[in-house]
Amino acid sequence: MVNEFDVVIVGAGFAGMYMLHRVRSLGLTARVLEAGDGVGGTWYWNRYPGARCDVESMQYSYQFSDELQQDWEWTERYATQPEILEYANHVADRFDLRGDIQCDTRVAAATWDDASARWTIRTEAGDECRGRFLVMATGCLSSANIPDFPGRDSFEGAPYHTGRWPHEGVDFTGKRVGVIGTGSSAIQSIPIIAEQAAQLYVFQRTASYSVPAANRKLTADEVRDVKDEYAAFRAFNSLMPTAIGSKQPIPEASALAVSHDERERVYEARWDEGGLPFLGAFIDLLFSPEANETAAEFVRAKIREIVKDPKVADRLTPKTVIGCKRLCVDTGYFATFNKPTVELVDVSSTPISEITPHGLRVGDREFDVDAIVFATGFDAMTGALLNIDIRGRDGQSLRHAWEAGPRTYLGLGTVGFPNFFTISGPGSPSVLTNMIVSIEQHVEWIADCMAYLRDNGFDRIEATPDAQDAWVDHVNAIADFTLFPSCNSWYLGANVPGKPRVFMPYVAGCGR
Ligand code: NA7
Repeated sequence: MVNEFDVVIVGAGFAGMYMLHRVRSLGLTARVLEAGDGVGGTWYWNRYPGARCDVESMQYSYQFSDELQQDWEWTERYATQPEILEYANHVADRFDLRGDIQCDTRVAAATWDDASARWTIRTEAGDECRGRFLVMATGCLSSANIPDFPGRDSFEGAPYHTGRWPHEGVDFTGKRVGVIGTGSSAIQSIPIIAEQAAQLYVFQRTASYSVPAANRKLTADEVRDVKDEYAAFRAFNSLMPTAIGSKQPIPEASALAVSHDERERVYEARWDEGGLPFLGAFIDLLFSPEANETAAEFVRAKIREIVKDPKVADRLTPKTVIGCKRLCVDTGYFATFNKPTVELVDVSSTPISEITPHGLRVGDREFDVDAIVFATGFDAMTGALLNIDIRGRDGQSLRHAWEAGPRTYLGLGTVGFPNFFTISGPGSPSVLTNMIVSIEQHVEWIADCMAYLRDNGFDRIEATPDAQDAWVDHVNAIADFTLFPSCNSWYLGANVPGKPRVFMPYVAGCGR
């Protein structure tokens, strides 16, 4: 007999767990299907050395339960992956979620039946269950992107992807290691791998901007200050488009409206404070190329100051718009390139030609390595959804519906797919915001919607084509008003060959 639920949720990260909790509070039955053998989503998979959130821990946490946020003790300004995973497990136990979470279960397909108004969900193992609602809590950065380098599978050493890191960890002591990529994951892991490795080669296609994390232990006083006024602190942060608060003043001026000295003073203060609020130094950094250039040049000067070899410094210096790709936050990244055992290999004009049994080849040069770390990112925002064969009304597939790029209403639903919800889907603020706040907003919206349908005797809901078209136009119009579409970022799908270029997140944010 096929198991029947009111709601089937795919994924047991922060979105799936909270969705389950809310659905249960409505008195609905639910089953969460999770590919991993535990909860935590992103923080379950991304166990690479140095993995840590770039949103401060007192903010990158749920706010739906005041008891939870009062009881849980974050120890550092930016939480490490192990601490966030421990928190996810604490939430699963505290709200007694595990009984409805089925781990080690990867979903292969989901099909809508219009007559019965039910989704049938099939797993890779061939099991089936049915639900009135299907909620995709599959994460924005969960489908690993491993470029199809010639000879990729011939490598006889140890290959790793940062987002699929072995649970037992990896000891690189005395090893020759190649890291491909210089995005956030690489920038966090390279300084730590460099401490262990006998020789580290970093293969860089595009240089990244990075600012110091200035991470540190949280003091008892600062934790108490936040906890004493947690609701007010959250309410204040929710007014920000990114839902991330900062101790830094809220900018009011254009970067071009102040003197050079004043600008440098502001950037220096933000640099010292550390983290993503660097980009909030002035109101127009993500709108005006000239304003942006002042911030970019400040960071470039820092790189030249930190990196001793001017040629290496030059290669590490990004030429693009700062913030166009997600700004990285690091601890000792640029200084790592001063080590004699670390070599930066520029693969921008001569790409990696092939992976060989013993390492990598770039042009005529061979790099023999014992391990390759693919820090090559993700098929972001749509990858995890399109890896599943999702069939909506009249058997139409989501892959087909999104052939020219994802189209949603509010990032929550899509035409032709009734009773189908995406938490932080394409077209939502998601990755440009504090993800947990965006997740909570979507989960609460979806739960309210389910309650409304039930209370009013409706058996289905679906976005209308007009509403979806208008939303997609709005998302594009807002993105075009900014500098975001000006570079080859994963926000645009540009990192995955053949992926349609559509700016996926909603830039205007989730501020109330
Ligand atoms: P990112 O930010 O997508 O970084 C991936 C890196 O891999 C980036 O430097 C890419 O260069 C590089 N890459 C990808 N394909 C290739 C090929 N074929 N050859 C050489 N280099 C390549 O992923 P992360 O995991 O670091 O971070 C993802 C998000 O997680 C991050 O934004 C935070 O939100 C947390 P490119 O820039 O495309 O030239």
